[in-house]
Amino acid sequence: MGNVENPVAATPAEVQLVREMTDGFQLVIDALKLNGIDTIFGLPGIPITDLTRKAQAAGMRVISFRHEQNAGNAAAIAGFLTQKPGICLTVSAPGFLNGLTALANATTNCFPVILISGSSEREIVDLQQGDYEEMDQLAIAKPLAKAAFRVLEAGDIGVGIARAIRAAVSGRPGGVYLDLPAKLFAQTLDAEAGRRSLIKVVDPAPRQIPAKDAVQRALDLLKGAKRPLIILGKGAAYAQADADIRALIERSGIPYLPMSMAKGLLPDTHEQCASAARSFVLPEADVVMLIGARLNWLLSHGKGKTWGGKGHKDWGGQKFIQVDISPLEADSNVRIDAPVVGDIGSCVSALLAGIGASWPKPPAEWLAAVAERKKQNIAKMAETLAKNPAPMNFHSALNVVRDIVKANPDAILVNEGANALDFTRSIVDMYQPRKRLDVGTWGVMGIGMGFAVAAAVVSGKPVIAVEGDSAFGFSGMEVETLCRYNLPVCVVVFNNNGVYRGTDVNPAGGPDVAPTVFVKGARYDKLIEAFGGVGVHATTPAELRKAMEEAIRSRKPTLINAVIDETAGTESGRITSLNPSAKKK
Ligand code: ADP
Ligand code: TPW
Repeated sequence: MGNVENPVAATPAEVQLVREMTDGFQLVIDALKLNGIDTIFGLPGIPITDLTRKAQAAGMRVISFRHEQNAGNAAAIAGFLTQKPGICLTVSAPGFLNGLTALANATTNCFPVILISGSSEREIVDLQQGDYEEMDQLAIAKPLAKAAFRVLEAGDIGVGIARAIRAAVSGRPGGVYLDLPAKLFAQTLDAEAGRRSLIKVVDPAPRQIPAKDAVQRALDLLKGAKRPLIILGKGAAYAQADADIRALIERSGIPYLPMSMAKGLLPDTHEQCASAARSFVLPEADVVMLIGARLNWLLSHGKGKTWGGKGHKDWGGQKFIQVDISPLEADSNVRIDAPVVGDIGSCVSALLAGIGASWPKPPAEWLAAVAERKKQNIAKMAETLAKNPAPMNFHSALNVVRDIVKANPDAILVNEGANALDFTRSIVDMYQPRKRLDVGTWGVMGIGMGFAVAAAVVSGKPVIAVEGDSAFGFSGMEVETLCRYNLPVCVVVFNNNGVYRGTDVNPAGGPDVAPTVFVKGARYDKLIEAFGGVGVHATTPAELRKAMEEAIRSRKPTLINAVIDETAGTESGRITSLNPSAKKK
């Protein structure tokens, strides 16, 4: 203590010692916690290892993965399930790039996520002087994200995180990139100044109320319809307006089709559900109301054969109502006669207010036609499901999954593959909202284990992941993560020895197997055993049933190698027609 002029005064160094200080690491953690974010999905390394440690020390849940893509997918689906942005944390350059596929996929699917990545020093990166893991990450992330920001001063961390949160969840949700150069983490500043720099975001996803005349226009169109149809998309599932959506469907009496991840918004067994009559209702409907669903390839762009095609009596005459938060979505593929722009909660409640007790039910003829087609198709499917061929095929295996999900309606079903995806979607009924998570808008493989981990972590419910053997391979190493966190996840690998099927042969007759073929008779169940999980080899529906029941009961991480007839299924599942060689014909 002391100096020459004043022997009892503190030196600047001593002042520094007694003043409470904070740093970049702490400010990132404080900013996230202040905004109610309690979980980070990521993979440690320079410069963010200490951030993961300090976050854990500060009481956050830090879920570490074996590959950043899986951490990114986990964060994205956590965002979808909770409406809070999921956080994915990666190291610079290669770790960042590994996370980028998930960021782009989240943006494409309208999932709110923030990819926070450490990065190398700007001074070196911008002069391209060859830093450790050098890369201009912000520039690379920009076109793939809804928004991208970089923070250079610790005092701006609060603003950076606030902006990232708003960008991720307001309006149409999406992926946001936040670049944090290494130097930032060690920067210190006065703790009080640090605290003042943080922002608790007020109303991060403001309601967007639709215009009255837009709502009326939609109601008028719907009221005049002879063959109305409602299509629910994953935007409707995300919005968490479950009770109002159900009331809208039931009060209007209109048949509805759920898109894949909207299944369960109303139970798939609901009498107005038209899933089993999809190919009938799409061309036949005269007025279609889309709620949180885009007219992209998954709905054949609203035109062409799926919708009746040129020869059809109503060709070009179908009318569309589209409820969406994005004003740019309308007319993206065909004319939207009545766009209703706003958040789904507000839009559906405004529509509901206009659908009073005197609302006319759709013409009985239309309802009867839909019901008849459903009955026929359900009977056909029941016949197929009742068969018990040896070896097991997709149908006999999925008959089991269908029963298990029916008995455990709060379990979350994760699903990827080609045939494994398409058959599961059409066979396994869902009973509750946001219980079906899958490959989404891109049809991307690799979401499986990331989604499964996050679904278990954020919901605490059992998770069933139905995976094609090829699909599983993209994220398979995360079975270690399932075991490490002891998550109640039951992975069912539909093993048919390859991509789509296991029967292709090398046309040149050489020593290599065909590009779609894997090692025959592989034992995926052994993988999870390596980490202490439960592995089961199932060759019959009875064995599969027993193993799934036990997995749900025990809540132990389980992987069932379900052996499927390698000749079952078709190339690309239900989208064979998109193969260029099929198009040429
Ligand atoms: P699906 O694949 O199920 O058909 P899409 O991903 O194509 O669904 O469409 C989802 C749509 O939902 C997007 O156009 C998006 O803008 C919209 N959306 C997402 N969240 C909301 C919300 N809270 N309110 C209104 N629209 C929303
Ligand atoms: C990132 C292309 C679509 S479906 C699929 C691939 C490789 C696997 C199909 O085989 P699987 O399922 O999983 O065994 P099944 O039931 O038909 O036997 N890379 C990415 N995404 C996609 N969509 C592909 C490749 C693909």
